[in-house]
Amino acid sequence: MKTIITYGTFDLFHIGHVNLLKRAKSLGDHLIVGVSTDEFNQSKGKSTLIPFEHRMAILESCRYVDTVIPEENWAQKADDIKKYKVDTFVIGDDWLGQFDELKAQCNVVYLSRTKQISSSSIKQALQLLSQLDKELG
Ligand code: C2G
Repeated sequence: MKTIITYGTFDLFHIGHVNLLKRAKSLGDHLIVGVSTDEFNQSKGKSTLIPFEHRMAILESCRYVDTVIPEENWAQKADDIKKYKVDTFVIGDDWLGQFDELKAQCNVVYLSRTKQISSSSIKQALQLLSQLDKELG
């Protein structure tokens, strides 16, 4: 069995996340996803709209995902790769080169990001709509 692992915040789950997970799963048989906890996101300087428990449940409902674990810190990846006997670490190419140290333990694959969509752009659109709503009354 070929085990793949990836990590992320996955706030406001969107097609960019689906594309990444679908392609990650196609590289093996079992996909593990580490979902960033709210506390870890704070240390990443990322605020989320969807709470951690909901983000975990949404990932668990995704057909491409087999196992969901909390991502609590940057350093856990090496231990996770050992613990779950991971063959390939996958992440979007916005992280290109950032996790090359993991090549000592497993394959490392950076997949191209889906263009024109991000959790932050969805958040901005929502904020604009709520501002318009307030102004128009
Ligand atoms: N992604 C993508 N295309 C997008 C948006 C996101 O392919 N349009 C990918 C990212 O490259 C990442 C995954 O979807 O591989 C999750 O994205 P985020 O939730 O933004 O994750 P991030 O905050 O980058 O956290 O330790 C790694 C970090 O936890 C990654």
